[in-house]
Amino acid sequence: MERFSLRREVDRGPQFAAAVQTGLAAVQKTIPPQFFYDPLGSALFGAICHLPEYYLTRSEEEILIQRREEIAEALGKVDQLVELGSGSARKTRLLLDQLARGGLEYVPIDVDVALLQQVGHELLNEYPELTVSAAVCDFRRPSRALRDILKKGSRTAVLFLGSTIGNLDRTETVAMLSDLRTVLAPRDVLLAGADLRKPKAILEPAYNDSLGVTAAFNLNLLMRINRELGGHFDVRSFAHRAFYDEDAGRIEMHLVSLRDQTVRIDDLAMAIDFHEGETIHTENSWKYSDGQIEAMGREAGFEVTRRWTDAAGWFGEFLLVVR
Ligand code: AVJ
Repeated sequence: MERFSLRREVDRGPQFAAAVQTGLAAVQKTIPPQFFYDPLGSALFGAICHLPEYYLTRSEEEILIQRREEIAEALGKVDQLVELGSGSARKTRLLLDQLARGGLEYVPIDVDVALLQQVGHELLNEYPELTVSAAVCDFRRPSRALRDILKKGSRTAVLFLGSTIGNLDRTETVAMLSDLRTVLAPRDVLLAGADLRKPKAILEPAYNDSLGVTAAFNLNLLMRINRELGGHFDVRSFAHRAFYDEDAGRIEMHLVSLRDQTVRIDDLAMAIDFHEGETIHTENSWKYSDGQIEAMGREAGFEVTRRWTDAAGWFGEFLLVVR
């Protein structure tokens, strides 16, 4: 049997074009965050995870390293291990050491095809008992890819690490979890990592790093429009802005126009006007409390049964069981 397979759900190119077309025609211009992750964007995100200010990765790694036995035991015997937004799967490896013994099917789901291919093959080399069934899919509607991959009678654990859940607001989270729930069986489990609420003084530097990597990550969206859609953005005429909205409990990222300007996008036959100070809203990164995670889980048919945090209490790893 082939140990690696890859499913492409849809062609992502037209989706990017459609998102840019509608997003830049809106009153508050927006481009949704899943489009950050072209090859350069994924590489820049990988660099963000090494930044001193970006505590999220290290906090979650601390939990997974210190509690890996406990977590693996709580996950139980797993036949199929799904990962939503698998990315580089850097932290996943910490759990695979425990879970891949005795055969396991790993099911990474991501929007970056090249990364899925690369990581899939790396893992096959590292774990001889593993098979990999990868799928190119947006994690917001995971059932589309999972319906064909999950087998009847197999026990499934789903990983949703790295506070990827933070890109979804409460309504979107419940919709995503409810969709996931439709392809899971009672007692299947979900391990979700969430960045917890904390002072602005810690949160804001994590999204405004001193090297400017997060700025490059954000501005790369404009480069991507230039590369893929024939855009004419002068990237130097825009600036990165990220701030914490304490009442809402979320980081907002924007690209700010530094002057009045009109930008053409050839492939979309568009000319977009920006006035000085106008922004494109590119990301929300929600910071959730324990109670919110529990409430969203319950609404979607899951029960939180375990919770782990790092020593500082900055990041939470939640085990949700299908009711
Ligand atoms: C991948 C969504 C978890 O929100 O912290 C990092 C993305 N954006 N720096 C986050 C991100 C800017 C990241 N997530």
